[in-house]
Formats: sequence, structure tokens, C-alpha cells
Amino acid sequence: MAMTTNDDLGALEARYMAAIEAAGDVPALEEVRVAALGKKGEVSLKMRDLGAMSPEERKVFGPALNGLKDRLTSAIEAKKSALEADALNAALASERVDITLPAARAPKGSLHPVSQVMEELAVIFADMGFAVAEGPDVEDDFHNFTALNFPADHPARDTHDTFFMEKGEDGTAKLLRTHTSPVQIRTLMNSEPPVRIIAPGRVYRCDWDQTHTPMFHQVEGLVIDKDTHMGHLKGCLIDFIAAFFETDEVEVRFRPHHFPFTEPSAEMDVRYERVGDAVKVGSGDKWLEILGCGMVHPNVIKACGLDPDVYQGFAFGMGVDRLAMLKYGMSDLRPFFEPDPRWLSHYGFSPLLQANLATGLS
Ligand code: 2U9
Repeated sequence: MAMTTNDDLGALEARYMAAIEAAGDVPALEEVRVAALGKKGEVSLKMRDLGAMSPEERKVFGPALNGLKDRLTSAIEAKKSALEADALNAALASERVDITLPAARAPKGSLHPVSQVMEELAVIFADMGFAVAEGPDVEDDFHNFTALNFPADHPARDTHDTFFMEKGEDGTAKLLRTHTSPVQIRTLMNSEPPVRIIAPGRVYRCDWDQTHTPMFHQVEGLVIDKDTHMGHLKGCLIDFIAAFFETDEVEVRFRPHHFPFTEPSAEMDVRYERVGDAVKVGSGDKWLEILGCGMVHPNVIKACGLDPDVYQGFAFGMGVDRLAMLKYGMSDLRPFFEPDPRWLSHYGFSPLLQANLATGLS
């Protein structure tokens, strides 16, 4: 066995420290570690030689070798951390993405005007404290009609308006919801007031001409609390019209109407004039019917398991497709549901520009 001297250890340490310093990446550093401290590494072999030394020699070289091993281990660890940090910084620099740049390629798809208006409605009503509620398209007679105070022989239950499914084993027929009101019924039955929701979604009626399609979109709203009154209804709907048509000039009128689920009921018109196919709200000498509304009928509140002597509120409903036609100037409803990409590229909206009240809805 060759004798080891302190000078040998000093030279060995200097050589490995230099190799550690020179390692250009983690695999190269690992090679240095194995050469020095691996099972058959130079330092490990010298440790093994300790067994053959005299006790006096061991006293000198034992601590010297251990110190050397510790210093090399720490130097390797430190170098490894530095190499990993360098690699991460290089990756971050080379993979850098400037998210403020415009899209490299224009997106092919565009947002359907109905989706755009749905987004606008959600933004406007969210700002007034309304949550969005959803429910099934396939409903039953109770949630679509009975709970909404429709008399048993009401014409809307007639097969001419309602798509009924075949009768099931229990003898009752499911149906396609004719309005989104069953969503509010389900919400009221499952929550404690105060309730403040909008229910946007598809509805189905057996009808087909220039202004009617068998599937169309509605948004309905419902506010139930202990002292909600018609003043709240008026303020809420006037604020809605101002936000939707992006104007402060709003003049409305309420005409008495009848719905089974509200009492009193009204239809709301806004003053407008035509500008091309679109409407300008606030000026002109014509009145445009925009929505139906009213104070929720006590029978409806009762059907949802609530005490109508304690709770009251208002509801409203409107056609989303019609709102889109009015705001964005389409005269025919039918192309809304025909898959013509030319129509969509003309009337569609950029999916990158989301409706918001700060920079404008559309
Ligand atoms: C509950 C209580 C009351 C929803 C309402 C209207 C008035 C309305 C129509 C407008 C045009 C539908 O798209 S349209 O044909 N809707 O006029 N809807 S109040 O009333 C409710 C709903 C749920 C529990």
C-alpha cells in the first residue's frame, strides 16, 4: 500500500475542487462526485486504507480524510444548487412569453351574439348583486306550470305550445321547459330568502316563423325578501336598460298585463328610435316592448314552501335573442340557429374581448 501524506491529500483536494468548479452542468458534476466520493472513488478508497494504518497514522489521517470528504460534499452541493438555478434562469429566459402581445394568429371562432348578450346580462346583474342560477331543460309539470300558479286548463299547457315527452311508467309526461321560471322555483324551494338570482337559458315552444323559433333563450330574474316592493322592481329594470343599451337617457313606461305567476303584472316599454336595423334607446317617439315583470304571486311563494305573509318580491323575464336583435341590428331570428359561418363572422364577437362594465360591454 502506498503511503498517503498530508501533501497528497492537499493536492487531491485542490484537484477535485478545481474539477467541481469547472463542471459545466449537473451530469458533469455527478461524474466528479463519483470519481471522488463514489464507492470506488479516490477519497472512498483512501478511507478504506485507514483500516490498514497504525493507530497513530489513523489519528492523523482519519480526521483529515473526513474533513476532506465533508468539504468536497459541501462544494458539490453548492455547485449543484448554482447549476440548477442557472438552468432554471436559462429556461425562463428562453421560454419567455409576453402575454401583453396581441394573438399571433387571429382566432378562427367568434362568439355568437346570443352568447355575447348572455355574458353582458350576467355582468350587468352581477354588478347589482344577482347570482346566476341554472336548472334542467327537461322539466315536469309541477315545476314548469303548477308551482307557477297556472290553472289546470291554462292554454300554455296545451300541446300547441309545449313539447311533451311520452308518458312514463308513473303516467306523467316530462316536458321541455317553456320558460326558465322552473329554475327559480327550484332555487326558492331549496334556499332561504333573501334570494336574488337571474336564470338565463334555453327554452322551448312549438312555434316557427320570422320572429319565433322552437328553441330560444330567456333570462328571468327573481328577488325575494321581506320588504321588496315595486319601487325596487322599477329601479332595478331602469338601471338594467341603461347598462345594457349603454346610455343614461332611459325613459320607460309600464303597461298593465297578466301572467299567472305575478300580481300585479306589467310589460315595460322603452322610448326608442331606429338607427339602421338597431335601436337607439332614450330618444325618438316610439315605444319598444322589452320585458314582462311583476310582483311574485303569493300562490307561487306558497308553492315553494314559504310564507307569503313574510316574503314578497319581484320577477321579470325577457327574450335574449330579441335583445340581441335589437342591440346589434338583426332583423330575422332564423339565421341565429342556422350554421352559416358567414353570418357568424359578420355578427359574431371576439372571444378575446369579454364583456365588462369597466371598458364597455361590447
Ligand atoms: C318565479 C316567479 C315569477 C318570471 C317572469 C315574465 C314576467 C315575462 C316573458 C317575456 C318575454 C317570457 O321571453 S318571453 O316570452 N316573461 O314576461 N317572466 S315575470 O316570473 C317568475 C318566475 C319565477 C318563481
